[in-house]
Amino acid sequence: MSESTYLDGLAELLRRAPDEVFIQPHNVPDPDAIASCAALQFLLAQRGIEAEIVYDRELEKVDALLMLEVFGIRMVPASRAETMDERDWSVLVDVQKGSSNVSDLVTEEVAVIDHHERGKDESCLFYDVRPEVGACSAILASWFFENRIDPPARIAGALAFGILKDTENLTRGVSEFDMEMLYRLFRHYDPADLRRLNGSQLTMKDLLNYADAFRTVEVYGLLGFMRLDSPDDSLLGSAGDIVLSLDAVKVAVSWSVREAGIKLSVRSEVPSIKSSDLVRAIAAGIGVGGGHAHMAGGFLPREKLPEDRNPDLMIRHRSISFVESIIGP
Ligand SMILES: [Mn+2]
Repeated sequence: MSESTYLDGLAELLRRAPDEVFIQPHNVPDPDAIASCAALQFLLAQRGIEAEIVYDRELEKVDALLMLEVFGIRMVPASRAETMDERDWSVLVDVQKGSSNVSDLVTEEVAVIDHHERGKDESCLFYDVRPEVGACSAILASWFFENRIDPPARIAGALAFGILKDTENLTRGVSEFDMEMLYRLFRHYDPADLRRLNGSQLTMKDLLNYADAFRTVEVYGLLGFMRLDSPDDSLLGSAGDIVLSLDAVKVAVSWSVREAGIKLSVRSEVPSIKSSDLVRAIAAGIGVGGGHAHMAGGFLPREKLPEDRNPDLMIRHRSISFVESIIGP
């Protein structure tokens, strides 16, 4: 290999770090983010760079927590990274600087590895952003192969799980590249590890929260609406997937009401109705939103919510208006 790889480029940059190097995924990291961080940590170590994984906000879902155990991944909550300061550099993974779902830590963000649409921020020194790829884990898998580094079983298993989860078992946003990377990872991991993770998706509390949320489901044409009242809203996206699995529903809009505001989750199976556009239409003038064509998220801060509008009705109304503006009433 004469050409320098992404890993070469990033390692070269990080060698100039004035102090420590951290790897930071989006807040409430999901399996794709966790796997990608663990893979990057391993790859950087191959190049003599030690980096700790820090994250903000809890790991709420059982499979994410179990991943750390099954694959021996160590991640530290940002609040407990005692040596972290302004002199440290960080690499953002599965997210970009300025995105609504990542906390701005004291570190200087110098690099981004991600598969979301390229954001406005241009301030980092290194980017590997591929929005056409279904899972960030597939990007990190390619980093192994293009540098001829064999992934150890625990990293290969984590990456395979990340690809499967982020593409909803190779059915959502999946590209040929994701398939190729999964295929190439296959001989390196133990499928029993993935089976174990698939067998632990929910706690009893999750199940009861789901049950409550599903009673609120309403269908309006191809739109499905669901409101989750539990503050434990890590399930919002996966509950939205179940709403989407209803025969009539092609676009699912789910939201949870928290003390600080309303969290939004959108899913779409209709190519002309992009989830990211719909969530921005719902949040217009009030909050933030973004994501992919098939899945997106957003947040409406409590203090920005108009007092004279019922927020549940507003979300429904804005969703219906947006969808009708595209496909007609
Ligand atoms: Mn991802």
